[in-house]
Amino acid sequence: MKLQKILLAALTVSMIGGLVSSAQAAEKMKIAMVVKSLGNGFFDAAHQGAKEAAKELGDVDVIYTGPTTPTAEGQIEIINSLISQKVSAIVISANDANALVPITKKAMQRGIKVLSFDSGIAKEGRLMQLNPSNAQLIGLKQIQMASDAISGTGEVAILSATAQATNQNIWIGEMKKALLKPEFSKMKLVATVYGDDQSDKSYREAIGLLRSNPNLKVIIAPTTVGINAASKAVVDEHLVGKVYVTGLGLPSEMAGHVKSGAVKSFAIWNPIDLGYAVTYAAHEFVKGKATGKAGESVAVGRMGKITLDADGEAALAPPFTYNKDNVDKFAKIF
Ligand code: RAM
Repeated sequence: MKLQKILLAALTVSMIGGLVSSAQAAEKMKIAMVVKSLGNGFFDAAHQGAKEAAKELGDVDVIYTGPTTPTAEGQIEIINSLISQKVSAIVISANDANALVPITKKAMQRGIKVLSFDSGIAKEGRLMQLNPSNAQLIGLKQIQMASDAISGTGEVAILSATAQATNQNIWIGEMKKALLKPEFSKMKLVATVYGDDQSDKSYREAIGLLRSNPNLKVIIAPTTVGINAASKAVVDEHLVGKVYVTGLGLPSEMAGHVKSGAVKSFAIWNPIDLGYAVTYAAHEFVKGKATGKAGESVAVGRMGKITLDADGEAALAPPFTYNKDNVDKFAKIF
């Protein structure tokens, strides 16, 4: 009888143990993708990539979130709630490089792996930053496309996202440097305005640029929201053929503008790949296979490996250029 009781107790303990371990196996790691703002097609495509990585990895649940407008305050509130939810990792496109540092530091102190992508957080506030491409190349590419559209001569204006956006501010800096090259000496930057990655504000800012700069020849919008809105503004102001729009856009949103003649060419990298790679990298950090050290190489699934530089940054592929010959083909993808 005594022996029977002992055996029963042992059996119960092992059954409970079994239940606990199978529950642990069923519980997936939560990776939160926090974007600049919801309703932006660029981030919807990055989300698609994140889901692709999660499916491939098998043990990841993706939480896709972001504020309704691209503010640091909105992202801080979201990160606070993700800390309470005890997510394993946060991958974020930041609305401000410095304002987010205290809250992401808090998240990291609680064991959450924080990685930034697209628009970075200052080094002390994240473990790594995944850039879509080399910043200098992105700046130069946009000036080159603007120059091609207006045969190298005329007034240029920039319509950006928010004034605090890390990525756009770096690219604007690179564009200004590129404009100092002798081959662009007949191009003059006359204004830089901010549409806050909101369609209506970007449209109003573009109209403002067109009306207050009668000699304007090209608007460069280093944002998918801005380039779309600026193209509409050029059409609505009956300036097709007089003012051109270029910058960074999604083929799916820009195909019509290439057809209208408002845009000759624009560029972008693959946002699906960007979302895929950063989600994969976050998984590597959670699993302890990456730590963010300089020179470390991080596995990113079907995209191979990325190598971190001294600032914990890595870059994916060069931007690709779209025009009337190829835009329809890529419009089906992103
Ligand atoms: C907008 C966002 C994003 C940027 C793209 C090009 O969607 O500002 O951060 O990378 O444009």
